[in-house]
Amino acid sequence: RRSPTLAAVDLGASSGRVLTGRLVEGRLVTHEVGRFANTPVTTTAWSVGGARERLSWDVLSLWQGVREGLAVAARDHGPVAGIGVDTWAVDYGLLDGDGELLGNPVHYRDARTQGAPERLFEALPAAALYERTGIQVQPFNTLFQLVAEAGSARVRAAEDLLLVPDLLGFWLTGRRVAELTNASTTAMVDAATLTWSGAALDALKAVTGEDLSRLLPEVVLPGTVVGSVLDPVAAGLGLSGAQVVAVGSHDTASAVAAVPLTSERSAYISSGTWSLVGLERPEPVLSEAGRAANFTNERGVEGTVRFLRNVAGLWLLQESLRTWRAQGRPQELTDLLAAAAEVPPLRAVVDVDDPAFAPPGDMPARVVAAARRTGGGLGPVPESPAEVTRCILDSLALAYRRAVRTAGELAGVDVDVVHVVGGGSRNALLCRLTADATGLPVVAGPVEGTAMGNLLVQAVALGHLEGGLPAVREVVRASGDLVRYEPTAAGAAAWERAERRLADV
Ligand code: ADP
Ligand code: LRH
Repeated sequence: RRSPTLAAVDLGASSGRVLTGRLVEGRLVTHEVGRFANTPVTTTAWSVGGARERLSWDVLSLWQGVREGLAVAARDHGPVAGIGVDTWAVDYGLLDGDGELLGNPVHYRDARTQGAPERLFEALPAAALYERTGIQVQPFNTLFQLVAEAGSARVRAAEDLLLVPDLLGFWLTGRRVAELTNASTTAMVDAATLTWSGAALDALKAVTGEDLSRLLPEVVLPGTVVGSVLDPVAAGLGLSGAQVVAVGSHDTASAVAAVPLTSERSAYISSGTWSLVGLERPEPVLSEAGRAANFTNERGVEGTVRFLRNVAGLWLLQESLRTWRAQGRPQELTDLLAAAAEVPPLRAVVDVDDPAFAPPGDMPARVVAAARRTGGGLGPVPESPAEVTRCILDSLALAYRRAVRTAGELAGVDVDVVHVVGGGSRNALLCRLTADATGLPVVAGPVEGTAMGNLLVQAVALGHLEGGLPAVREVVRASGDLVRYEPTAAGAAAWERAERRLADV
């Protein structure tokens, strides 16, 4: 039995891709039909009381990549029956009354949100916001971006706010919706009603003087068929007959849908630019302890909850590679990882969640400075690219150790395996370190879990796969090459010591 061709558009913070997928005898057969860099752009902003730099997404160049990928999908594997779009979370485009995009979506790493959470908490304290929404405070949550942006000419001119995947969906179908999994990351969705939170929006109004609820579209559940591709777009790309399906449009929601979890005791790490570390739960964990530990309750597909912590992730390595390239000493990732594997373990560890690492810029210098402050004690401060890389990977594994343990404690679950999906699952050294640091087996793969989750949620929605989420995971298990890493007992005490050392700083 074969399903028709489905297409997944998956935009991560570092790259975008378009894949086709088709179910054949219970397996998902995929083809990558487009891949392009996602390179943010710095411009000059004036709407902030003077000139300053602003970091934006180059959404038109991404859209161009999406169009080209979809055209290849139709040409080489068509006809395309379904299209799903997922991207990174929280960021949005604003549309005017004609439906035209007002400027570029601002990047969540832009500095404009500094101080914005504190302003909002004057109207709704952090604890009350968490009780309502279950969402961890990140300065870049959409709610805080709107605190920073309210009052601008752009917001005054706007009639609609669309999160990035919904914006691309609008360009494909002309329909304006807010898909739930991504909408939950705004910190403006009520955890009980799964609609826009009156409390969050009232607080936004109280601190900005603007009622921005007027910008928000209807929330739809993942699995909703949004509509057909508009005639002119379909004609241009060869997509007539294709339906756009609201998948888990938050990339992490699609990734977790494709994690081949074995039981509720399975933890996952969605490992790309960020590392999203947590558990799938039937209900949110809204305890004060969860808030204090900075855990979030994002919504998943089929009513699930992603109870997880945002750990800084491979961003530290990506940005180091970019820095070395700009300094005229480019490094090849696979060579660098091989060299890092030869560096003695745990000589220096840093807190990867230090806000100092969040903005773009010279990452190796920041890592070295942090290692000098917090990491020393067992060996020299990292200097060479291989040493800096080893410090980053040891530090990530240490952060995973803590996040997996804390997730288990907060949810009352005895975790027995850690699944790693996404680009980071190809990093064998990091997988090995993760197994040792957590003391648990690591199952790595699939690498393109997000696109697979996207495709398989479409397959369910369009009636080509029966059995919902368990069936999705069965297909992933049948389709992929999963690699297992067993923990070794040897290093356990060293990880314990490293954790204590970092906690003591
Ligand atoms: P995002 O969706 O956030 O853009 P990805 O899931 O594409 O991220 O993961 C990108 C990361 O995957 C890179 O930063 C890199 O560290 C890692 N990666 C990609 N290919 C490899 C590889 N061959 N070996 C090790 N790591 C890899
Ligand atoms: C990963 C991700 C993550 C969000 C961040 C903004 O790509 O969607 O889940 O927290 O980007």
